[in-house]
Amino acid sequence: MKRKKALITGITGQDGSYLSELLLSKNYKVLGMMRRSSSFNTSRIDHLYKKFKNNFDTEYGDLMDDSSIHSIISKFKPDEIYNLGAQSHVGISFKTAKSTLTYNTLSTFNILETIRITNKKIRFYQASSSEMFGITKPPQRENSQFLPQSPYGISKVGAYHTTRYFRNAYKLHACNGILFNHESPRRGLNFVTRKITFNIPLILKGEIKKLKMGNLDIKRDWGFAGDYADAIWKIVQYKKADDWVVATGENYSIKEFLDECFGLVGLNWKKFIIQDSKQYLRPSEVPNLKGDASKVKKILKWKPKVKFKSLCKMMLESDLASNGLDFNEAKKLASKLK
Ligand code: NAP
Ligand code: F7E
Repeated sequence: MKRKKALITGITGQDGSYLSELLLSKNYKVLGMMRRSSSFNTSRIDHLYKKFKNNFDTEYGDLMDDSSIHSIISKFKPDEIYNLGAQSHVGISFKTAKSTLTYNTLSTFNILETIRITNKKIRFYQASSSEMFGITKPPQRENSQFLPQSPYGISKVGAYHTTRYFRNAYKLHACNGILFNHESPRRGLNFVTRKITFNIPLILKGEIKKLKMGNLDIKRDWGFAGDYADAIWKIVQYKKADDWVVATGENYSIKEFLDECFGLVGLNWKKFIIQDSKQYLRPSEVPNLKGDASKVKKILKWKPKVKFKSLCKMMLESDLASNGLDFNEAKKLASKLK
């Protein structure tokens, strides 16, 4: 059988790395498009260059530069394109509103327009987000109203509709995966879950005394990024291009995430967390996200394997290990802080 080829934008990010691993395990040839940066930013995918020498590579490109997209697509001739590249931080999008709006929306248009011109058979995946639902009450599902609360959320609504437009007007196989928050040991350090698990070992070692955070009453539906890569692939394989909510269906507050992670090493987070409204409170918030993933479960037979407690443990265990600690050693250090 012909080996499938996938082009992934945002390959250097959390999801890019898990999706690459999944596709390579399925015998795909994978090319990642990445932007130039002044220092190397391939730590999440470095292990793949060696292990999959003949099937994995990256190419410099820019999603604002149509000619670079055109050139990569014409040369590589992908069967599938996964568009994961985006300014993905909601908090930062308030500070870089115009570039987030422009980049996240137009990048999607640029790829789809290139697909339309070069090869309409290429299947396309757009990384849409639960952030699009904004203040719509949970459970949020495919037909729930979009009421975004941030430049990021608005940019993703723009990209979502751009994807639908190319599907409807030009019959492209263009899909939206509306993914709720998904985390992992590879999550960026400035997202709330990883910020917590990354800093607990530093608190234990006495390197920091207090951690500044924002609103702790917010609720999120957190899944594991590895499980979500599987959903992304299934969405693209399905015979009909469509829009899909991917979520665990359970949600927890930031306080509950803190309870669980600090609890795993025997600490009470209230001694170590302080609220810094100026730095971390967002001008407008998305208070309560909980997805209804019935459609993806029923039709694509996808379901999350990793639940909340295992996710907390997995992330904390990995950050402890990076500091040369296991849970027993962490508990011993914790007893000295009580
Ligand atoms: P991530 O770790 O922040 O990775 C984002 C990727 O996009 C990185 O490869 C990054 O490159 C690239 N990128 C960012 N800004 C860019 C720009 N201006 N120009 C070119 N490339 C840029 O995000 P992720 O968690 O893997 O998420 C993947 C996609 O899913 C994103 O589109 C995100 O918005 C969306 N999403 C994520 C979640 C979630 O919970 N993780 C949920 C729903 C949707 P650098 O390495 O060079 O920065
Ligand atoms: O914030 C609150 C913060 O930055 C979660 C992205 O992957 O998921 C992600 O967006 C909540 C927010 O993720 C801190 O105000 C409190 O309410 O981890 P986050 P996010 O904004 O939900 C969606 C689905 C995406 O699509 C995005 O790409 O936690 N919060 N204190 C804090 N958040 C951060 N970052 N840091 C704090 O100190």
